[in-house]
Formats: sequence, structure tokens, C-alpha cells
Amino acid sequence: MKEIHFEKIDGSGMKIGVVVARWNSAVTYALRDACLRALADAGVEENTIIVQEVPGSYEVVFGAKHLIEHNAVDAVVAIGCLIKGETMHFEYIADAVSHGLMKLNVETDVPVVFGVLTCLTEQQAIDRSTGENNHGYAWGQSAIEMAMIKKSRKR
Ligand code: DLZ
Repeated sequence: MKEIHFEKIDGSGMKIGVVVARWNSAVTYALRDACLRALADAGVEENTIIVQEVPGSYEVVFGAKHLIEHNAVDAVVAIGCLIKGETMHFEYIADAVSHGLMKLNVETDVPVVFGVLTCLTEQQAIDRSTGENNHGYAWGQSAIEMAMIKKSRKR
């Protein structure tokens, strides 16, 4: 058996894209900040991080595609926060965004981390974007780990 496991999340020399939706910005900016902390902790240089803002979660797919195609990033974290309302809007956007980001993972050679909270209540979003449970940190680490897999290729 060959088990591949990186001992250390090492982002040195990497260029990472972060796409952030402005809808529910109190939540998405907190997620972004935790993500940026994870990148810094892993040794990614500040000047090799590109943060692209987009209006809402629906737009994170295009934002991620843009960073992949025009900024030669090693990985992207796509951050948004959908909170369910009274209509079907939540379901349609959540479905479109999850499929759109998945498609980028399959069709491009750049890993894209799914950083979109899909919450039933505002409290669920707050709980997942603050303190020890701020998911943004793990998303930053995930982006680096996935980029490390790509960089580990012999050819
Ligand atoms: C329109 C809308 C609504 C109602 N709710 C959210 C939300 O909870 N989270 C989010 O990120 N974006 C929301 N949007 C905006 C859409 O994502 C998108 O920006 C617009 O439909 C324009 O394409």
C-alpha cells in the first residue's frame, strides 16, 4: 500500500485565489479573514494571494473561473453565505453554485474549495464563521493541501 499524507501544510511559493461574495458580508468577510490567516500560517506570501470580491454567491463560480484563467493560481477558495428565505431562491443558487464549483474541479486542473455556507438560519451562519468554528481557516488549509497534491506530480 502506498499512503500519501503530507506531514505539513506548506504553502510556500504558492499563488492562491480567494473569491468572496458580498451578500451576508459580516459572515463572508469573517470567513475570508480566517482563510487568509490559514494561508499566512502555512507560509503563503501576502503578495501571492489574490482576493476577488463578487456581488453574491451565484457569482463566485465566475470569479473562481476568472482567477483560474487569468491569474495562474494554484488553488482557489470560493467563499459565500446563502441563508434560506421564504422562496426557492436558496435552493436554486445553492444547487447552481455547488455544481458550478464542482465543474471547475473536473474541467480545469486547478482545485477549487467549496467555501459556501448553506444555512437555514442566520445563527447557523454566525456559528460557522466565528471563533474556533470559523470554517474559513480549514478552507484555506484545504486549498493548500490540494495544491500540494498537484505540485507533487512527477509530470
Ligand atoms: C439575491 C440573493 C438572495 C436573496 N440571497 C442571497 C444569499 O443569501 N446569499 C448570497 O450570497 N447571495 C444572495 N443573493 C444574491 C445572488 O447570489 C446573486 O448575487 C444575484 O442573484 C445576482 O446574480
